[in-house]
Amino acid sequence: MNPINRRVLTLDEFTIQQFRAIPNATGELSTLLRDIGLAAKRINVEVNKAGLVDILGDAGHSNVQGEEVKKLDEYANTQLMGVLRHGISCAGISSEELDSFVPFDDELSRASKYVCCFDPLDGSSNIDVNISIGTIFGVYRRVTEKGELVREADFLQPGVRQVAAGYIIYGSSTMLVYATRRGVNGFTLDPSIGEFCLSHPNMSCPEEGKIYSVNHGNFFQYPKGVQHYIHRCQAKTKATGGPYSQRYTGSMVADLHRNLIKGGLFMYPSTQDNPKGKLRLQYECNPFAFIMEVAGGRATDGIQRILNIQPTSLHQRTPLFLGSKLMMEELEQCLLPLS
Ligand code: AHM
Repeated sequence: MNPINRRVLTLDEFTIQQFRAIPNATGELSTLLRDIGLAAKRINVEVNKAGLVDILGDAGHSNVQGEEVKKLDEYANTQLMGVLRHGISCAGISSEELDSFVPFDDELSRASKYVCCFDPLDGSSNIDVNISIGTIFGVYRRVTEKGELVREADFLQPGVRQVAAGYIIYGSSTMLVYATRRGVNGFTLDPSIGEFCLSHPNMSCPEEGKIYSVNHGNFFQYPKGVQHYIHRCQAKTKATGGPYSQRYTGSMVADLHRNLIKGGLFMYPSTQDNPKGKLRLQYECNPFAFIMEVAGGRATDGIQRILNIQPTSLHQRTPLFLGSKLMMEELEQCLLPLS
């Protein structure tokens, strides 16, 4: 066996190095990110076994050993909540899986400065067909005083106040990507040592891309401007920067991870059936909007910057458009109200 390559930084080493360089940093954020990395490794183990559910037992029923098989999204939620509750940097969480936020009521947690909003397992309808799924998270500095129990106001902050945001993609390899204002960095899980290793330093989204990602099945329900933009994408030729490709898995972590690396534009617009779109502001849109902006791209709801939206409820939905800067500019032209 080859010796471990010491030039490769692990997630822990990297975050500690990053935050050491910031005057007055307490290390709490790096601890919190390490905790999320730990939960991700546990979730990854179960996600990798998902295809065995049929022979080991259905979720909600007992498996052959007589143990209850938990639904994967519930499992992921419990893991994330568990590591953050028992860690020392998080004062409370809110999750797409839970109706309300959860304050952590012990001395260390009450004294912590961060809260975390997460979608523990996004795209979980794809599990049965073995398509990549993911975990999405955003971290905010609490607005209540340290020592108090966190309140809803701590979770209803606009996305621009995130101090870090990231996702884990359980794909052909498992990656954790996170952004702070200093940059976006990606870590690939090396299963042989059980560590996330820095594999994608300083990620940036190409200004121009050739991929658009949208659910075409809803086309006739989209606003006219969106339909117009989709037509423009379809009409691209070599002479106009095309041809474009349409790529949409129905798993936003997979679609956005690809578009972040290759350049592209992802849309989940409003539809006649769902005028506010489908995706959740605090659990899906804000973290990706933050990552995309730090990477040089843009994110809007069609009118305003996603990160400026003041949330009014924990599970609020919003239309979402995000991606490469120049593609977003062309889209915005199409969305302008006709004069
Ligand atoms: P989920 O919260 O039920 O997992 O749904 C979220 C997913 C996103 O990952 C994806 O982009 C979107 O729903 C796909 O929705 P649709 O099938 O309507 O296109």
